[in-house]
Amino acid sequence: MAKDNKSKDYGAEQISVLEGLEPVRRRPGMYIGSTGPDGLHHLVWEIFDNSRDEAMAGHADTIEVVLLPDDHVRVADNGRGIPTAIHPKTKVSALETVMTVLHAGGKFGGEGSGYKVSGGLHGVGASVVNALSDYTRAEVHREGEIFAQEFSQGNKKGPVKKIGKSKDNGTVITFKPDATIFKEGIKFDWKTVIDRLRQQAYLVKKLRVTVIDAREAGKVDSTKTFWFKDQGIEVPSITYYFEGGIQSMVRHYNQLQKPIHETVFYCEKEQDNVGVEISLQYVDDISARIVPFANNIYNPEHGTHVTGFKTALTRLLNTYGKKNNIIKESDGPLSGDDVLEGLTVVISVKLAEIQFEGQTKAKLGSTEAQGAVTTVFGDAFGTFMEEHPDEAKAIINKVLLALRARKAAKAAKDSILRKGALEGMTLPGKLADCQSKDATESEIFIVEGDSAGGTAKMGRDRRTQAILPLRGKILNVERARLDKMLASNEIKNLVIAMGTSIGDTFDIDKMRYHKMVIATDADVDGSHITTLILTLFYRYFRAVIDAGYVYIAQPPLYKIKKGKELFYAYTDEDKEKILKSLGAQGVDEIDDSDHSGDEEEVEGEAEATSAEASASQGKRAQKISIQRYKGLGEMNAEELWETTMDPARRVLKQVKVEDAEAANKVFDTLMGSEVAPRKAFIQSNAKMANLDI
Ligand code: 0RA
Repeated sequence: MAKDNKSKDYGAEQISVLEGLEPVRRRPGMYIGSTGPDGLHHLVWEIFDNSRDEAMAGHADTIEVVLLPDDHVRVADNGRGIPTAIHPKTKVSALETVMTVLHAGGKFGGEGSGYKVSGGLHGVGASVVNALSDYTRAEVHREGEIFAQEFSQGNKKGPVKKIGKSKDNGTVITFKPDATIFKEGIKFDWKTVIDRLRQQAYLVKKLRVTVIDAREAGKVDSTKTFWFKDQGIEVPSITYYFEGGIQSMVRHYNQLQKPIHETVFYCEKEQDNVGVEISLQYVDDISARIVPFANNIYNPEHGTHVTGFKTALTRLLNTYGKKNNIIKESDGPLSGDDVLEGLTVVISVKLAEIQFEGQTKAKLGSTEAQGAVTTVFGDAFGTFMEEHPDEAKAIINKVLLALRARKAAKAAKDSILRKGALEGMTLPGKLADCQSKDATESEIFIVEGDSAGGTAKMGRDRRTQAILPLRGKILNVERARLDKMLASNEIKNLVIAMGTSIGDTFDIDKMRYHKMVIATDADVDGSHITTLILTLFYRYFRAVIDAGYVYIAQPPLYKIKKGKELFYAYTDEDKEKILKSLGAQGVDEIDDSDHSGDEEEVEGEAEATSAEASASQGKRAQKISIQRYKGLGEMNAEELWETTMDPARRVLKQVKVEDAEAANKVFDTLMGSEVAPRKAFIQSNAKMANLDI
């Protein structure tokens, strides 16, 4: 494995870059991304990753993560333990340095340390976590002794102390996030924690990761035993252990799918200082699941490793298919997209020097990854196909189907385009456009049904807000392939209104509105339409989502009135809060499904004490009425403006690519595994396909 050059020759110049922890507390976002829930969970990942690196270096095989009462987290590993000896020059222990000095990790990652992952240096994140924690305790079991040191907001509370004897080796870090930094709260989300740790367990095969939820355990003294589990307290826990590593991850992704071949491909090799590990299996599905990691960091926007993989895969399948006479001359070559249909692949690379494209770690930029993946995967997958002819044939036939479908779809699309379905079209009649021609200030509201459309038209700011009503139930009516939907008038209207065109001629710079707000009803049809639109965008207009142009409106669920006072509640929680503040008592549960739209009346408390209510003090109790909105159509224009459209007061949810990806999955499920229509489509010629449209 590659050595970490940065950590060699740790000289004076390097020492000068070490810093105290004030910058971390001043600008937490610089170090952990945000101070919201993502940043909060990042603390756990930083500490966990240090233990994981110790495991990857071959010194630990077990990590235990415990969510403790009072928002504490505890991470223990059976590695070598962070060294605690006092350094003669610096006069402080390695432990204290790791915990209190920014970038301290490099100091210990020198030659022969065998750190496989150097994207984060061993122990680097610990000081950041310490700085952002109200309380931190580091316990080290090493050389027969137990050492411990405590900190608060990054400052040591005292020296490293010997507190006992131990036969074990390992490190236990316990911390409680600083609530003054994490203003949105310091509650950890169980699912977020186990999802990330499961993923990491897949990435380090044979590593045992136990996650324990001890938050409800009452008072516990977690310093009593090295492993929390040895305290014998009955609490929920989950253990991940994957013998097969990323091969197990591929099986996990495919467990609800129909694999088209039995043997899961797997390879692992180092090439030019790059560690490459790849596993794949094809399933009976159209979409691809490409899951790339660099130094155990997930890269949702792919990068050089994925590029190298696609190149090799396309070349190999074309060569094999032609050589074995499965791909005919008349078929033409498989494209890079054809070979991805139905593919589940996990790619994991390890690099000494990791580079990302752009600000986030979303896309790998390191060029050496591309060549290494192409070489390692090319060799191994070539051999796999020679040794597994049945799998090879199944795969080639599968991607060949994709090729033929692509050709048929293109022929159909060409013929639609010839007819001028999208090109040169004037804006749809249903669109109530805005006056502004400046896309940056323009918004389009996609509303469900003509009646809500009418209300929205009356309620909007016509200077900057456009309205496009979509006929309800498009999804049910057009339960068909998405390319057919593109030919539906409703979707066509939407695409034309956007102005970007589609496919090869797509141009995001032509987008006529920089906010596209999907405003459907809070019911099944509404969510179907949202799913459809998000799927459409996920598959055909990803760039529009990436640009952050797509939003979902958040209309209120209830209108609450007391006398002349008017409140809108956006959630059931909101509603309860408002009712409480109005001094309502004895509010019966409202059965939403049967009495939707009904007005409900409750008695307000006679002696209101809140400041707002004081005006009515002395008067008789006023009736409180609660109206539940079932759809946008139940609001009048003014209400719709106040609650959902007015930029100053509304709440919009920005759609992230993950949301759209989730919608895409739901869409697939809704469509079922209807192979028949798809087959029919493939077999039909362009003319036939055209007839359907
Ligand atoms: C540097 C040197 C050595 C161990 C570690 C760091 C280390 C750090 C962490 C953080 C969490 N768990 C950890 N385990 C180990 C040991 C060097 C040696 O003993 O030769």
